[in-house]
Amino acid sequence: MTENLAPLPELYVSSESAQKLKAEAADLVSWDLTPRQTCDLELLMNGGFHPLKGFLSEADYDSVVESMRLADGTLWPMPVTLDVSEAFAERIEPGQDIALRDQEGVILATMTVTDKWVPDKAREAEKVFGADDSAHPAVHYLHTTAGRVYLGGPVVGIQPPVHYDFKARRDTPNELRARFRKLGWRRVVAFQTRNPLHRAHQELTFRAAREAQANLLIHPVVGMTKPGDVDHFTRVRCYQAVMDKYPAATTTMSLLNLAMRMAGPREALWHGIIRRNHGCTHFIVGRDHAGPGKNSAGEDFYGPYDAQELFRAHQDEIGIEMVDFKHMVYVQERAQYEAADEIEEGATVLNISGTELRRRLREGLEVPEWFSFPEVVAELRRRYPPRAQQGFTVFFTGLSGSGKSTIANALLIKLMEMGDRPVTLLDGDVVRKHLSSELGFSKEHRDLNIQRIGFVASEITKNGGIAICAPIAPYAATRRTVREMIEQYGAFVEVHVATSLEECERRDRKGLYKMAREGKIKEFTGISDPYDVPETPELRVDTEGQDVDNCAHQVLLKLESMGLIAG
Ligand code: PPS
Repeated sequence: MTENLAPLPELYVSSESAQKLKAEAADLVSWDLTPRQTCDLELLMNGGFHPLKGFLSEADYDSVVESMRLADGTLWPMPVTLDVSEAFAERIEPGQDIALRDQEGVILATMTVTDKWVPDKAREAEKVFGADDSAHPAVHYLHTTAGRVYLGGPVVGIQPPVHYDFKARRDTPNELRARFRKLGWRRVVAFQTRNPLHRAHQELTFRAAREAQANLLIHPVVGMTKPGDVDHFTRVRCYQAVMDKYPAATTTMSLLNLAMRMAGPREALWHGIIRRNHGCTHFIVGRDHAGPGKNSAGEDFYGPYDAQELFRAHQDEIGIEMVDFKHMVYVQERAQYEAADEIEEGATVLNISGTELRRRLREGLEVPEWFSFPEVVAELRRRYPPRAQQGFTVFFTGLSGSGKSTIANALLIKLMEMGDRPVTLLDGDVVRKHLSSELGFSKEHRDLNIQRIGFVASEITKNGGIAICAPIAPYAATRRTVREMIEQYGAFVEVHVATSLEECERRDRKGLYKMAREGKIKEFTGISDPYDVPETPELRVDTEGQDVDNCAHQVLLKLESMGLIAG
């Protein structure tokens, strides 16, 4: 048997031992894995991260950060660490066994903690990701999401995380090795992707396989990719459509539950090791492989061919050969894709960027057949219908008594009159009665209140409806969080109802300002609690000297100009 197809060691115990271990583990201190850690654990247990035997120890971590190698010298470019909260770490002593549970509480593994330390995250960011710059998604994650303390130690696998989606398309390294053995595939070139495949990708992967005289594995990442990417459900449906475009029996597809870090060159090496573990002999590395986008100065984090260079220098050691990505472009006169460096002078090269594709989908415009396959475009259109068919949220914010509810109610009626999408009004007072009845007006409680409104609005938006929210929402940071929650699914239209404090107090429709001035109501917005004026709302309406109908109409005009409602 060729070496790349021999069975690979896994970290699972036998099924009888697993039952016993699971029962014993019920008494252990438990750590609830984050989504990223669940992805990492799955690849640790099934051999995807071979030769790792658990989450990195401190010595291995230091060595990986500094020199891309484990303490024993083995090439390993990416820290795979179990980050936990300080509160949890205080309960753990080295030598202790802990249970690792998924988000539903199912025990997936136990870990013997050998190391516990507080990492220097700035150093990790500099060395691993190239800069301590929060514009890098993994650096942002490191500083805002990852716990302060790292635990290291070997893992004993009990069961893999459960997946309900695309089960038949998910394979462990050993399952893929077995499939290649069965098919008689000796040379396999892997293509890593986190994007839908269009014609150019199909061309380049097909050529790469032909050049390497190998079969082709389309190996998309479905764990965690770059924030803002097309969701994996849509992508997998797109991949399935493209699979029919390859010559029969040359190509297969399998889904990889990896949590990407977008670490460019280091990530390329990591991807190569993971593909070697999955039985591949060749790996396609493209321009700007696993690139994180621009840094906070607007420049690329890594050079476009850094990943290829680093890979070339380590491919023998990894045991997988790089196939460099030819940049394929469409040549109009010849009606076909050609490598950019082989094009005749004067030829007309056509291209559609990712941004342009998104614009065309958003506006319901044509996507030409030379660019993508009709089946892929149809899937993308289903996921990204034109804006006038998507859900959205109108988020009014302003002082108490500014007129938010009145304008929101008028808008509700106007949108219901149009009748093209279901509309829900989440008014401040109404929400406080039904959703947040136990909350007061401390900063913590206001944040919770707004996050609840944001959650409901994001669900409505996701499902194609219109949510109108009208709380005070005094804190800019919380409003930003809600914006991020909603913009995953549709537009967020912030409307500042900019009635001045003097005017609100003069109107004092509920008599609350008087009571606040007398100190009978504490923490009253504008009087004894702050209101952060929105700096760049989509719309600011001034209620002084304008009637409600007119204010609501301004909002409608804004929605129309954003393409959210038909004119
Ligand atoms: S927040 O800050 O967004 O959570 O507030 P919200 O849920 O919109 O609730 C505001 C309404 O509660 C009444 N109220 C107060 N407002 C501000 N500060 C204090 N301390 C307070 N206590 C009660 C007030 O009637 C607000 O209603 P509106 O419709 O905004 O006037």
